[in-house]
Amino acid sequence: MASKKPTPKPAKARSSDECREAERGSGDELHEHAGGKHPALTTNQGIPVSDNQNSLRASPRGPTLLEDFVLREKITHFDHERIPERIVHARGTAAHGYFELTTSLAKYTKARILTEVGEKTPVFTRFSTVAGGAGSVDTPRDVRGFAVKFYTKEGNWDLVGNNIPVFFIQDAIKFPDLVHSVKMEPDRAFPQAASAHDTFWDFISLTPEAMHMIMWAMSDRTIPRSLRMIEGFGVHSFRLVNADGASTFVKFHWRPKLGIQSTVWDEAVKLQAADNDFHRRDLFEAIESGRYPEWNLAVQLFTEEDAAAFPFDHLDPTKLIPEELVPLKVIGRMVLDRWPDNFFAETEQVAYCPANVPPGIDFSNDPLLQGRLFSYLDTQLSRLGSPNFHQIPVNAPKCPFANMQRDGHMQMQVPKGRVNYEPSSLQEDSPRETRAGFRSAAVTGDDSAKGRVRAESFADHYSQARLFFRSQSKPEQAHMASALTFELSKVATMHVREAIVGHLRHIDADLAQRVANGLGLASLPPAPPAAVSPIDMPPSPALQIIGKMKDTLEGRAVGILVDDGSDAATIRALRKAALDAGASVKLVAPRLGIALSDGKPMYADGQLAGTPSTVFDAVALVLTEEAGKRLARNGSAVDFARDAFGHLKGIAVDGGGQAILKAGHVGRDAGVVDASDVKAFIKAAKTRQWDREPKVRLLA
Ligand code: HDE
Repeated sequence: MASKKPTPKPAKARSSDECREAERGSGDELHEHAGGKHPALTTNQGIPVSDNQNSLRASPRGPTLLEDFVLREKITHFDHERIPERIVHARGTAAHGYFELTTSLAKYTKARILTEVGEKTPVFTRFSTVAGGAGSVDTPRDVRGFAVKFYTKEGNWDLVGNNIPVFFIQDAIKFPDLVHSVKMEPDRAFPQAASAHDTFWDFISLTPEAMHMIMWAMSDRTIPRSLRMIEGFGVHSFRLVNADGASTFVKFHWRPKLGIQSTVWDEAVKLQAADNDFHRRDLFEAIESGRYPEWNLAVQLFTEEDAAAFPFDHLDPTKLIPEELVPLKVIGRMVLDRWPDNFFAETEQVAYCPANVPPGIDFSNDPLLQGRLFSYLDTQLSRLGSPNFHQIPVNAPKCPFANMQRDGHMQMQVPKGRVNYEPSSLQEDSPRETRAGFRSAAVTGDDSAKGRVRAESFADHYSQARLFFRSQSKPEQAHMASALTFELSKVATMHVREAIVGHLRHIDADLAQRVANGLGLASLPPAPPAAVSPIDMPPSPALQIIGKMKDTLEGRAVGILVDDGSDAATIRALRKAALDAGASVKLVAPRLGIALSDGKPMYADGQLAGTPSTVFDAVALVLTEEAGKRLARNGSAVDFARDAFGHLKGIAVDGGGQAILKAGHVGRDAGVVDASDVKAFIKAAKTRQWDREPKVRLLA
């Protein structure tokens, strides 16, 4: 909150108490240290502070004294407030919640979190973009991190996944290069949070194993509508290990209860301008209003023998296992129901690590996973600055934990006794090994020679890229072709553009041609040699978004553009129907203070210039004829209608609203309905109008 400015140049010296009187105004907010309404403000040493507004000066207009420990401590702490941001996934948003197991996997694992049906395990879940810095925007085209820390009774389990089930590279040793290439270019320091630049596509063009992930990255998966509407994937195969020591492979999937939903590219671009914090705010508002986001946790379980029959190697993280091959089994649900109290203490300081697994969950030999097992703890040592970061409340297990690790920067624990080693005989209550402890799965290795080699079974880089592209609906394919065209159009180096189109020829000839046309290439560049000719796998409709979207308004937002005199009854009816369908509703007006037709003065929820239709899933324009005429000359109102139409949203209009559509050259179609027909509006609002797209957008 802004405080009053200190009185300038007092003519004579005043005591700090006198100055405080001046600061305080009426004196109403004065609270005594002991027994007052508020706790006393103190230094970090607990010394009560009497004046937090003025530093100690040699004279009223004289220099500040070094002696002022209150000032020095405050400024010193402030100077050190920032810590290094995450090298990737710096921009994140998190929430607390719980995981509830609904189906036991006792046959497969001894991990209690996966066997105790009905148990609620606390979780802390952080979503992130990958490439941008901590202060970058929420809605670039980017992969989303989906990291869950389960505070289980047997220690923390971190499932550190993404919203895409595969990855760009097959070996951890390539990760620093991948990340360097996608981050802003080092000589010019741009672009921020974007893959549409030369270095990224240069690296990709020379890394054919990335092509499957590229198909996902260029799909609408990377421009999600809401973090509440993304899927999550553990990506790698993990192992479940049961009480007999037998192990089964597992892939983890999160499925959002609200259904998966994305934006269209133009919408994502405009959202960046409308609200840098769109996803963060959306998650915050949902949780604060009690509409708790929820996901199902599902698993794909398969044996070594099953895996041997797959037409790909499941240890290769550029491959997924189609649901049609190994069906998903839902085993529980996660609900996020509590916003963190403090962003830094929790969201920023949380440290996830894929190596954190309880007994009963184990790793596979996926070479990317193997590298990750090292990287996270390592980076966190420098990011959080001490090997004791596990003691920070958000990172500390909620079960007892004890060992002989001691000391180090920022040690918070005060261990008692003489014994800080193991084995020992001097102290009965010192921690010992336990039979229930973590045991690695007994896996027999093959006996081939050690070497820096890539398994031959990892050599097929195009079949699943083809599977993904060919499994998409027509509009989604068009979006991918357009996204590739857009990204490559930002690449100035001709041979890089051409090399990518060459790769696309292995995936789908039509896709390659469309992108080549979009880029104005005179002819199709040659396809690079492929180590393995791609095969055609049966299409997997589960890989679509459009085919999987839920016909629902639940968790969505409806915006109603109103002005003085707008028909109160129509607005009431639209609002009620939208609320009943599970949406939130906001009234948007050119001025916040207005009066509807019932004459009652009211405040709109959003001012038109700052509340464009991009932040809604469907809109209504309810305006008097007179207001319609006036607003038809207002760019923000016309954009409100035109963008809603262009972003394929359902629109309801009355007579005044119609004037705005006309001004925006917006025609009528099945998704544009009369504001009086509430039922038709709800139907149109529940889905995007895909049939409209070819009429409003030239896609590649
Ligand atoms: Fe990460 N990754 N990663 N990653 N990753 C990090 O750890 C790394 C990979 C993922 O909200 C870092 O604490 C390597 C795949 C998420 O705090 C770092 C490799 C997947 C988050 C790191 C990968 C992920 C990270 C940076 C290739 C999906 C954010 C800060 C071998 C399965 C977690 C940090 C959060 C963060 C390393 C690849 C997911 C540098 C070496 C594949 C969601 O340790």
